[in-house]
Amino acid sequence: MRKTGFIAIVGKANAGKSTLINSFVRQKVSIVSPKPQTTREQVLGVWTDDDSQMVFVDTPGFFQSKNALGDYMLKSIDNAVQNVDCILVVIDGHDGIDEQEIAQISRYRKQNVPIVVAVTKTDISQPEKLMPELSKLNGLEGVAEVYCVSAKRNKGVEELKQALKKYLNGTEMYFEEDDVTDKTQRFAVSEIIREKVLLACENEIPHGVGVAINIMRQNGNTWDIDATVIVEKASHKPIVLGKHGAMIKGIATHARESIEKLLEAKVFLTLWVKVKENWRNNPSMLNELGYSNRSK
Ligand SMILES: Nc1nc2c(ncn2[C@@H]2O[C@H](COP(=O)(O)OP(=O)(O)OP(=O)(O)O)[C@@H](O)[C@H]2O)c(=O)[nH]1
Ligand SMILES: [Mg+2]
Repeated sequence: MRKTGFIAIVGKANAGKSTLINSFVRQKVSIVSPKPQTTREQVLGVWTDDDSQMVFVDTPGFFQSKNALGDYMLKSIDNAVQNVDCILVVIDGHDGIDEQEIAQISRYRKQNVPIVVAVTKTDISQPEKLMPELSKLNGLEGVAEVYCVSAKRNKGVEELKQALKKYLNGTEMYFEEDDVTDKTQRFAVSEIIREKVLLACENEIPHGVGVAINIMRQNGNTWDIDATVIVEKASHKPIVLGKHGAMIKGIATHARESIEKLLEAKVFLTLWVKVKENWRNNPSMLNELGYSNRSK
């Protein structure tokens, strides 16, 4: 019988949580970018093998909320650590560990489940800086184990995954054997588009971007997708469009290529850019974009 259970992946924004969940399940279930607050809601990544089913829960990174979307994101971190078998705290080894992270770890002790720490980005961390950080972590009350990994280079990830199996408490299967996520293709498509916007845009624009899928229709071997990139200020629209539309064209090309890989089919993608002032505080917009407690 397989051992099964849930493992919440938590940590600071940009620590490398989503890169790690993708590496655990060997598929891209959660988008990744160098901009903090890339992940906005829980995303499950499911790994099933001969002796286990591990359900990893990716979460937004913790940060100071300034609007209703931020409140939703923080709430989803709190929800993610309830009723799990283990909490995996991800720390950016290149950045070092700060007081806020230590405080979070002591807060998680209240959940009464094992806490494991993954120090990631070891491929770009300097050993002489990393060592004192590791001894800080090893001495922390409530931390069961500390692992060093590089999720980007797939170093140490398999060993960590194997080690986490001992914390699984269930025996029932939560997902089908070939499921890798709880999310729909429609969600994946909207996230791919948002990821390409995040990669193309700088400063405050990424935080205020939402993506709405207007049409997603299969026509034989091809897909027609029509989506709107929502920005929160009128001044952001010309930046996202770019000179003669060059920026949005580039975003659409990159997004189309990734979506074609996901859907394994030819894709016709049309992207629009619309301004919805202050949408991150607008409950009906948040609901429309899936940032509410119903599933997307
Ligand atoms: N060099 C290196 N970079 C990494 C590694 N893991 C993640 N990164 C980079 O770190 C940045 C943030 O990675 P994410 O996986 O999006 O981080 P996150 O913790 O999910 O971020 P949020 O969703 O914003 O909280 C990206 O540019 C990744 O490519 C790693 O092991 N090594
Ligand atoms: Mg993330």
